[in-house]
Amino acid sequence: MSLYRFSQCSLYHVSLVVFAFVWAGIASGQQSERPNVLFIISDDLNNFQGCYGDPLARTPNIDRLAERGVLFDRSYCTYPLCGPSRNSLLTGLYPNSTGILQNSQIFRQTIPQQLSLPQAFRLDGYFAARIGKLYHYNVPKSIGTNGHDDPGSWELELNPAGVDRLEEEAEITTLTPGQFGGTLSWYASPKSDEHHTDGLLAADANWVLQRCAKQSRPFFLAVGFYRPHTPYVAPRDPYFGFYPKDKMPLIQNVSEDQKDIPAAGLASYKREQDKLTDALRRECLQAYYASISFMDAQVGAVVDSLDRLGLSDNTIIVFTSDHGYHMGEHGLWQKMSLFEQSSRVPMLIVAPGAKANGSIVKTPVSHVDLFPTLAELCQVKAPANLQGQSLVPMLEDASTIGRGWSLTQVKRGGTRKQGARTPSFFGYSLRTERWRYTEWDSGEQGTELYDHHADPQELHNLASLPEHAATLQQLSQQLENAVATTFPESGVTPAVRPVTWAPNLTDP
Ligand SMILES: [Ca+2]
Repeated sequence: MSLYRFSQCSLYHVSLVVFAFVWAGIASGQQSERPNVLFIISDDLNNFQGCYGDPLARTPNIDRLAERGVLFDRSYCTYPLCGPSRNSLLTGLYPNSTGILQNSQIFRQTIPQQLSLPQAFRLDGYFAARIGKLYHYNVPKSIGTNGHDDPGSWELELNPAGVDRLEEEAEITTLTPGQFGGTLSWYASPKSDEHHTDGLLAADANWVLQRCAKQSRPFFLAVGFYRPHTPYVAPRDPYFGFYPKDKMPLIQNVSEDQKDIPAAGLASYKREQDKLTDALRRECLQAYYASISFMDAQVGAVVDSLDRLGLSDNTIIVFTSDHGYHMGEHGLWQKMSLFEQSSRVPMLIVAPGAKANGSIVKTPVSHVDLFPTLAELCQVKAPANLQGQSLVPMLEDASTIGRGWSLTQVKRGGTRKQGARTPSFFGYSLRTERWRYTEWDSGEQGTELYDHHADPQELHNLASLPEHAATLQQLSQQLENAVATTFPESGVTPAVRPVTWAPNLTDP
């Protein structure tokens, strides 16, 4: 068409052409208009980040995301262990509804028809891809495999393995010889970033994003980093150098602190941790921090790819971890406690154009809130039985209270002793704007009450003090009401069945 002839076109004809495009868009679901999602999850990462106020952590890239988006200051997992937490997050249901209360199980064994978060996006037209650990994996043994992941959730799955998995096992220092994933273990590797699994994940993410940039379909790209999960293996240079061993702080007055904590609250302690000396504690802390900074650099590489490819303006970025992690607080290490260090997680959401970007949300929120949030932001059809709330109102106004509480649970007991199993029970922690209230076995095995305004480190259990009796009673009722929302409509926790599905046949 010549310029002359184009100028002769009437507005009517131009309108017809525009209408035809819009109509075609609607007919095809208008997918290219919907935002992409870059979902980044780290493993066993607590709130040791600069943006969460940690004085030592060097996390410039996670901090940069916090500046770009909304930081949820009081975000909690539903269960402080990889498998139950990840199944909960990725189905939008509490563990009492997924039925998944331990690792090495997946919701397809209990509620096989439930749509997962990435699966809902995939079935609604998104390209859904996974790189690394999204559902449970044994670390480090399952690195480089599909682990306990869910094939129905993705169209593309990439499982790179680096020197940390393939070459360096013999070099690792560990509290229990031959074990690395469940025990404190660490190694300052002489190999640089690109040789490590998380470095390879970032490179794969760059490769996938390059291809996503060329297609019209929106994408849901999930990147699951393995660090800082044990073994804390990261490049020595520069990351271990950021944290001189003799500068690593040790927790003091542990035995005094433990006096008012019920036994169940401390039951995640492992006997092997008796082997820890102050020198070993400092080594652990150095290696954990170094692993965080290494993982942070890989987050930066992925976000840089997104920016460089011009995808940032239409891509929602989520950054979180599956649960928190103790480094000696209350005498505890690793996970499986209901204290802040083990149950609280970093959670950042960068939604382009959201009014609250750059702000901090203080109200307690939960991992189960991510599914409804992303579904609303992307107009993706979500299952009707999701148990969380949408965080979109907080992305618009950071002072929004929403549900106003968050619930975390953990199982105790059920271990084999002299041939018989000990009785098992749950601990539930309810966080409100001010309090953390906990009942172990409905209070039979103890209660805890911490005032986060006055005691954010949870050093003083107020549950037995008469002046807090009314608060305790009110929180106990609120806890009971909250727990009631975690069950399926039947009220019966699904039982775990053996795996019966075949790969790629998991769609309902
Ligand atoms: Ca984990």
